[in-house]
Amino acid sequence: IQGNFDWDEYLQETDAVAAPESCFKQATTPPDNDFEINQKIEARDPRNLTSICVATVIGKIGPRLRLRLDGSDSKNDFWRLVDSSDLHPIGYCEKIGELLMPPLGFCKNPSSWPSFLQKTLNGAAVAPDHCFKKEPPLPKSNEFKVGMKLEAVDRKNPQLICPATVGSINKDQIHVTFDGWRGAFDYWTRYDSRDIFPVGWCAKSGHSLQPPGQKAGPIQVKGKVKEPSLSVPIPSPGSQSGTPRSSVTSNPSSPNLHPETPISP
Ligand code: MLZ
Repeated sequence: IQGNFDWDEYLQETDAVAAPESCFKQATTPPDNDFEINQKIEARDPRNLTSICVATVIGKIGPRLRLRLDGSDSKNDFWRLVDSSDLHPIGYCEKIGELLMPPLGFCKNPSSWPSFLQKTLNGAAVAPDHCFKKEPPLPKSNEFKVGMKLEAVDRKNPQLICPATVGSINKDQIHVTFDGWRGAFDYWTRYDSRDIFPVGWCAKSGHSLQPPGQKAGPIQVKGKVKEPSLSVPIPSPGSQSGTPRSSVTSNPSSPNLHPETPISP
């Protein structure tokens, strides 16, 4: 599942270091995924964080779940780790004295919610308690350094985890820059985000890891950013396969120099 991508080789080629595991809010041993497709759970609505909703497990990759809120359309699926504090067994809301809410954008008439809820749960498979794992502890502070490598969820293609580099740091935020993609997928996130993982996490957890992209980084010409005319891989020294170079630019403090180049799926 790792394709031909080898972190040890890549770290040598790029002369980079992996961010230490202690930087991340992730379990040292990735949790088992005991969920099964079609099981129902309760999940925080990612588009309305005050609501807890019924969700169905639509897919799984390694310790991650693809979830769909019942009564929502198929365009708002989202991914969560099995040790996310956003997930609970069916019955959790009742236990804490709260109400299960319709998802934002509930596809039916709001007045039909109570009967919809009853129908959606009637006879449904529910995920047992042991599937829900305890959230890992939070690192005390942002210990990332510019240039460190990591594995990160591509938020535009959230089923993918890809090799990335810390491009810059601002207080509790890090700029996640995807290697070989010219900035089109980069984002800022908190150091304790659940979307970032130490190097080797995919291999350990049975999740696939995308190889770095093949787009060269921006080229600096007279203070302007010029895109290379062809998106051919730039071979790195000692590599016949043309491993793309790191996306770290000489000016990591100006992440907005990267044009948001749309890349077709
Ligand atoms: N459909 C896209 C996926 C790009 C994934 C990039 N991840 C950082 C493409 O292949 O162009």
